[in-house]
Amino acid sequence: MKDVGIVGVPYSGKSTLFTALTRSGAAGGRSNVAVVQVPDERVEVLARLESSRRSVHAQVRFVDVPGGLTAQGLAEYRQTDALCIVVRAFGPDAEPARELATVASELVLADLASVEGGLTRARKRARSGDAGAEVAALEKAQALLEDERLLRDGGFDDPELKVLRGYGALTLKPWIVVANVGEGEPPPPGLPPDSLAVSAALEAEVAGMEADEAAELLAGFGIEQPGLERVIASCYRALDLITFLTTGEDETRAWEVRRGATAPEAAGVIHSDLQRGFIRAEVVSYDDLVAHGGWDAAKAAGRLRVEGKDYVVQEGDVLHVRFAV
Ligand SMILES: Nc1nc2c(ncn2[C@@H]2O[C@H](COP(=O)(O)OP(=O)(O)OP(=O)(O)O)[C@@H](O)[C@H]2O)c(=O)[nH]1
Ligand SMILES: [Mg+2]
Repeated sequence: MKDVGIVGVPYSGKSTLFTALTRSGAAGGRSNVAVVQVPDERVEVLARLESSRRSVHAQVRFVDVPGGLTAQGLAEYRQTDALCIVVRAFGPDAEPARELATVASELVLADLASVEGGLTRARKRARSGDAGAEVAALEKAQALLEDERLLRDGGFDDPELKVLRGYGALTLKPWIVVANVGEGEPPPPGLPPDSLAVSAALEAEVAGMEADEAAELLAGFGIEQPGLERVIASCYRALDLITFLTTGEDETRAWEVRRGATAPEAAGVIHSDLQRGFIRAEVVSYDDLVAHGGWDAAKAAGRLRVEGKDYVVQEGDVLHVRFAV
C-alpha cells in the first residue's frame, strides 16, 4: 500500500480534498490519515464471474496535516511515497501557479535543510569510516537544491538515490498537482499539463451520498469521473504502478506492483513464499477472461498462457501462481 501526502499552503483545501477522497471527516488540529479502496470495477466483475466469496481492492493511504508545510507536516510527508500538491484555484484572488511555485520552493528548502544536517553528520563519520559515498551524494544534492532544482531531476544513480531516500527527500518523490477549482470549473492556466482539476468542496459534499445520487449531482456540473478515481490513477502513473488480479472461489483481489515487475516479483506481493517457491504462473488478461466468461472457459479456449520467471506482468493480468516451498 502506498502513502500519499496531501500537501499545500494553509487554506488551499487539503482537508476538504482529504474528505472528498476518503469520505471521512477531517478533524481540526491534528493530522488526518485514512485508507481508501482503489476503485476498480474489474474486481467486482471478476468476483461475480468466478463466484468468489469476497472481493478485495488495492488500497492507498492519504495523509493530511493541518497547516501543511509546518515542521510536523514536513516530517510526516517525508515518510510518504508520493505527494499530492493542492493549490487553491477557487475564488477571485486565486493564484494557483504562484502557489505551486511557493510550495515547490518550500519543499526545496526543506530538503536543503535535511541534506545539510545529514552532511554535517556524514562528514564526521567519514573521518573515521567509509561514509565517503554518502558525503558525495549529499554534496551533489546540496548543489542542486541551492540552484533551486528538484532532486528528482538530478540524474542520481541507484546508490545515491538510496542515500537520499533515507532522508525522505521531498523533491525526490513523485508529485501530482491538484487544482482545487470552484464547482465544475476547468483547470486553471499555468500549471503543469498533467495537473488535475478537482472541485474539492463539491466532492466533499457528495462524499456521504449514495453513489448514484452523487454521480448524478456531479454530472450536473460536468464532472464525469470522481476526484478519487482521477487522483489515484494519477498517483499510479506517477509511481509507475500497475494492477494485476487474482481470482478464485475464496476471493478476487486487485494488487499493485511496480511496472516492469516479473511474475515472481508480482507473486512476492501476494506472499513471500510464492516468490521463493515460484514455479510458473498461469496468466490470462482480464479482457480475455471476461470475453470468454470465466477462467475455465478462457482456459478451454486456449487463452491461458503459462509463463516463467522472466515474464513481465502487464496491467490487468489475472495470475494464478504455481509454487512449491
Ligand atoms: N468555495 C470553496 N471553498 C473551499 C473549497 N475547498 C476548500 N474551501 C474552503 O476553504 C477553507 C480552507 O479549506 P481546508 O480544506 O480547511 O484547507 P486546508 O488546506 O486543510 O487548511 P489548513 O489545514 O489550515 O492548512 C475552508 O473554509 C473550506 O470550506 C472549494 O473547492 N470551494
Ligand atoms: Mg486542513
